[in-house]
Amino acid sequence: MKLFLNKTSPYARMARIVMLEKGLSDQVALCWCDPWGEDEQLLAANPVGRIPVLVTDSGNPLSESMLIAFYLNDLPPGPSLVPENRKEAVLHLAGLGQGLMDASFTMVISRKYLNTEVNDSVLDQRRWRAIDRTLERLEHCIDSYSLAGEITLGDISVAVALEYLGFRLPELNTPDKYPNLEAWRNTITRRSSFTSTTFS
Ligand SMILES: N[C@@H](CCC(=O)N[C@@H](CS)C(=O)NCC(=O)O)C(=O)O
Repeated sequence: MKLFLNKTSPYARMARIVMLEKGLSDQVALCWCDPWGEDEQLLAANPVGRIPVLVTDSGNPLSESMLIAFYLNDLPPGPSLVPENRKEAVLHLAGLGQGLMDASFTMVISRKYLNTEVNDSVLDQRRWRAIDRTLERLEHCIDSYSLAGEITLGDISVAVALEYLGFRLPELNTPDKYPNLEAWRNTITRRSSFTSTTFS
């Protein structure tokens, strides 16, 4: 298999962490690319031009991080990251993580490409509020939805989103505002799948 990725995309990092947690790194070649350039190999694999893309052994390119995560999760050898007996809790967290990623990524990109400043637009303000509400929810629910020692796709999604916030929007100062969530993030991101994939 081949995974198209870069070092700043939260979506690509999520797919890569799933690959690592499933013990699949020997079976996946990493194809570093710039999704904002006109990378011919990436565009051939995904006409939408976004990463991550996973090209399967039979040559099918799969896009969308969550779909890739589910595809990898179904492969041996690692244990399932969506255990049947905790499915709803895992999907709940996975959705919150993905929403957090989308809200923060959209703000970062609009700042970069439209030169908008924070809180410039009605849409930005909606996203700030969405981020705040989601962090507030996670601060209170993370301990009941996440079990220590048994990582899931929900944990990966939320932790990558928090890492991305710290990387790109540190002015939000989430560690101070959400201490419980910060303690959880600190524990989960000690795993080698996180330490070996830091944003840069
Ligand atoms: N919903 C997609 C989002 C993927 C995405 O937006 N990737 C960004 C990098 S973080 C990208 O490749 N952007 C290039 C572009 O939009 O042209 C997913 O979950 O995979």
